[in-house]
Amino acid sequence: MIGCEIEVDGTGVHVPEGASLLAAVRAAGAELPTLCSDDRLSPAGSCRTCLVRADGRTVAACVTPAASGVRVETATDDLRQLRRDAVAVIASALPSRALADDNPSELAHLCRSLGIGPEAAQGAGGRGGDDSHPYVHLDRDLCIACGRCVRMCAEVQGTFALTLVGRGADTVVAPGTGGAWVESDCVACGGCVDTCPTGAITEPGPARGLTSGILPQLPLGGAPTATARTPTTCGYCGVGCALEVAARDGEVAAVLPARDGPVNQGHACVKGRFAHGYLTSPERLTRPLLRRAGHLEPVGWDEALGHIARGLHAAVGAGGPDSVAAISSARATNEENYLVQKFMRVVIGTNNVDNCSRLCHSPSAAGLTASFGFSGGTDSFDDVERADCLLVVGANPVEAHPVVGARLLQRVLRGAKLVVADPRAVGLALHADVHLRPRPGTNVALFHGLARVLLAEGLADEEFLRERATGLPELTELLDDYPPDRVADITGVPAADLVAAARLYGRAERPAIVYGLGVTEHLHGTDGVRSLSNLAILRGAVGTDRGYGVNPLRGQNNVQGASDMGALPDFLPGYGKVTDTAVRSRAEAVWGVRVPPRPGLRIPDMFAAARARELRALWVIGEDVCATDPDANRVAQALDACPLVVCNELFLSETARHADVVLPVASWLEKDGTFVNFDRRFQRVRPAVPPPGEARCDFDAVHAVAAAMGADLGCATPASALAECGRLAPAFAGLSHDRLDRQGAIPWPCPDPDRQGEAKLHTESFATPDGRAHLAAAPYLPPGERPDDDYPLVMVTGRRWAHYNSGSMTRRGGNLALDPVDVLDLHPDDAIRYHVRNGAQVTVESRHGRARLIARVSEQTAPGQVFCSFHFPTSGVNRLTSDHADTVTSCPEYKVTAVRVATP
Ligand SMILES: Nc1nc2c(c(=O)[nH]1)N[C@H]1C(S)=C(S)[C@@H](COP(=O)(O)OP(=O)(O)OC[C@H]3O[C@@H](n4cnc5c(=O)[nH]c(N)nc54)[C@H](O)[C@@H]3O)O[C@H]1N2
Ligand SMILES: Nc1nc2c(c(=O)[nH]1)N[C@H]1C(S)=C(S)[C@@H](COP(=O)(O)OP(=O)(O)OC[C@H]3O[C@@H](n4cnc5c(=O)[nH]c(N)nc54)[C@H](O)[C@@H]3O)O[C@H]1N2
Ligand SMILES: [Mo]
Repeated sequence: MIGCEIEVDGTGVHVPEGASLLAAVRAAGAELPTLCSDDRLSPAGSCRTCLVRADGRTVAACVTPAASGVRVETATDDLRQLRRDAVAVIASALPSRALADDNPSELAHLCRSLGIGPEAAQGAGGRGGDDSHPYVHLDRDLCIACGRCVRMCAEVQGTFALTLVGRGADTVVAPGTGGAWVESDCVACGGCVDTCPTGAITEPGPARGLTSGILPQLPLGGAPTATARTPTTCGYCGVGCALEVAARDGEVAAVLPARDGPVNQGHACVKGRFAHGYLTSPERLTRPLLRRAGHLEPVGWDEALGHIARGLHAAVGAGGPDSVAAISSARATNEENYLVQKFMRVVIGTNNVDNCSRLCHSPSAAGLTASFGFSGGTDSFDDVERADCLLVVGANPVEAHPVVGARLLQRVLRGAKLVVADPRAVGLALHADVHLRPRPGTNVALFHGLARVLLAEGLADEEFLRERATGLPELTELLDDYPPDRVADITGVPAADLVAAARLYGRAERPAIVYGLGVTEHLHGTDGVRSLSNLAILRGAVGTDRGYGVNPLRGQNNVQGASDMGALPDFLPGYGKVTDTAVRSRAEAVWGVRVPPRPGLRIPDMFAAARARELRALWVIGEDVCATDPDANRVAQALDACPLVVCNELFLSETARHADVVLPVASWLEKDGTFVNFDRRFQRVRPAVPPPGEARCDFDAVHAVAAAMGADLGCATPASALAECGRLAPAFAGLSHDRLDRQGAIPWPCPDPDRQGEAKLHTESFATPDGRAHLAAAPYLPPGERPDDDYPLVMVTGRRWAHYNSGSMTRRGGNLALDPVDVLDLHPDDAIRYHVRNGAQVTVESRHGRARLIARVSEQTAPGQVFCSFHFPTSGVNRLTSDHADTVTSCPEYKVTAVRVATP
């Protein structure tokens, strides 16, 4: 047996190789005081409170490795006294409030258990604090220099923002940059707050004192006035962090990461953990709004519903079912999305339903289905821990998926090779072995360049290609056109870098591809996904244990799920095509109505139809299309041309301002259901607080609209909606709320209630009709927009860490203090050329519109390129972007717009 046998107080225990004596003591069922130790971190051995005797020597158990045959003593009086003295010495330097009777800190608990009272704390205090940051406050008087926060920041988050300064008893934690915390590199993941044992670092406000150490002791979903806890899943990005929400008096007091979260493992980010201030914003919608004489006025639900029902009946009467469309929400639950598409198909009788996957990873759905047969990432994220080379393409996980970004970075710090392909010097690029900086829109050429090197240097897996793939001859022929020099001309990536990157990926034992919108949001986004997939197929690094396949970092909390549930114009729940008679019959048997056989409109086609006066009613559920869809001026025209626009919203978004009826709805912290995260795991979402005023969840709102139209959608509860979905979609047949409550996260496909879901796909055969992976031979074609004399710069748009998409939630709370405006990054050379000063207000113009932004001069972007976010609708970034879109899926070309910059 691997590991070691040791003896603790006369009892034999077995611990794994490399375990510490502390682990051995715990395995024997004994406890020791610890202050500098946290299971998530490397041991420090600095607090000396876990002293034991090992073969006669007194040692700190946390830093002493267990070795076979060692005899450990913990329970003698002198050892107890030594440990108590160590704790008492630490406590004595602190002011008495550190041990006050109501202090909930780990140290105060420990002292109480050892009989060390507040009088033992005799420190003078007066070292001051730092309350510059909205979410992280430092009280230097309580710091015991245990270094847990510093290790958390380095070993879990990977930001290295904190350090210990001073000497001896005066040592305290401080931001490494010196100066105020808010000015430091801190990205407010909350890890330091979470691990601090004394309350020196806390979250201010009602969260003070609530740490993940004490949270599990709170009652589950208890009485509304007491502090209760609710386990749920984060509603921001697609990582799907498991969270524990503490609520008091119907309001969220704190959100903490769950240690057993399959992806987050006790970690979180600035949004999931802290950005819940929007819940109680005075701007939250609490009553339905109805447009009267040009103004939106509060009305009761009955009146709003009556108006919607009459409007929908009138639209169907005048233009038929296909004159009605709905945009369903990737922020909403699976059950809500299921209900929206069922409403459209069953009550209205149209397939005109889509979701923001259209704007995001629809090319992934199309591309991965064509290459491998399933519309999802190919592996469980856990497998990344075994990868020895990461190829991160067109993704900025450090900002957009921080918990994944942190895990990727830790993998690299522990020795995995890293190739980053991104035009910008994104966070991970600073740690890359090779950073490829292609011109925006040239991915397909770049991937072909890499593929050609793999083949030319004999790095392809010939057996895999023979047994499990098709399309090699066509691809090989195409690749003749992509020698490194030509690829260098197209992409701007030096040939030597291309070769170096291909060798790293090609020679790795277990390479991994992780990618983002830099691949999909292009005129040829689907070709990009397919040519990127080629690399994994050539290496045999997908569907085998030799790699972590091809994995998109899906965007919204439930964008995978919204599509899985059939909120798509061409697919029913579970990706059966609406054009397939057998698929329709299956749905018809469950729903008892005929399902329309013709695919419906995609989002951009809905707007075009509205402008052409063919669309008579549009229901927009949780997407701020006027702020986040491209060519926003024309989106607003479309809404204004449509006779009935209904909007389900938390706030009066740009889109809601154009609506005829606005329904106030609940957000993720206020509702019941499930989300599917980026690695296809279903996870439960549970209400931690009630929605404000008359707001209802989208689930109830859709039921209410159906009822107002005289229809009954069945599935009265979210649980029964998921159950019904499983009857239509075999891939989800084994899932249920009950099972998820019992087991936690379950990946799909999960056809059987008695078997686990498949975290890793394609291990026996691919899900394509012939069971093989399909290499694609699509030639490189240029992007839709190119710079010229009038618009000389290429604008790339994307994300910043503190804000989320339209910013509707993150702008209403402390995150605004961390990042107050949309900023335009431009290279110093361009700043000189266009006379732009750092911090100046600039006007950006494209062929489609104009925006106003604050300039930031930065080498993060390459010369000739600018980058900005779209988190502040008032800055108007999406008035600039064009209606060019992926030729296969209509995903907008958000990543390439030709612009010019002027100072006012
Ligand atoms: N903080 C925060 N997190 C978020 C979001 C948010 O708004 N804020 N939104 C969520 C959503 S909906 C999504 S979809 C995800 C998106 O997550 P990501 O895909 O990581 O986000 P982006 O910043 O849009 O784009 C990623 C990168 O693509 C690069 N890129 C642009 N063009 C090209 C190209 O031609 N080739 C290559 N190789 N790279 C290119 C850009 O420089 C950028 O760094 O994030 C999710 N998480
Ligand atoms: N220029 C540029 N534009 C982009 C992108 C880009 O990279 N560049 N990325 C695109 C991408 S990938 C995406 S996914 C889109 C995202 O665009 P959107 O989906 O429009 O953005 P969000 O801000 O996530 O959410 C939209 C609205 O949903 C509301 N909301 C939140 N939760 C709920 C809920 O449970 N129910 C309801 N009914 N409403 C809710 C919020 O208040 C918000 O107003 O943006 C796209 N736009
Ligand atoms: Mo997205």
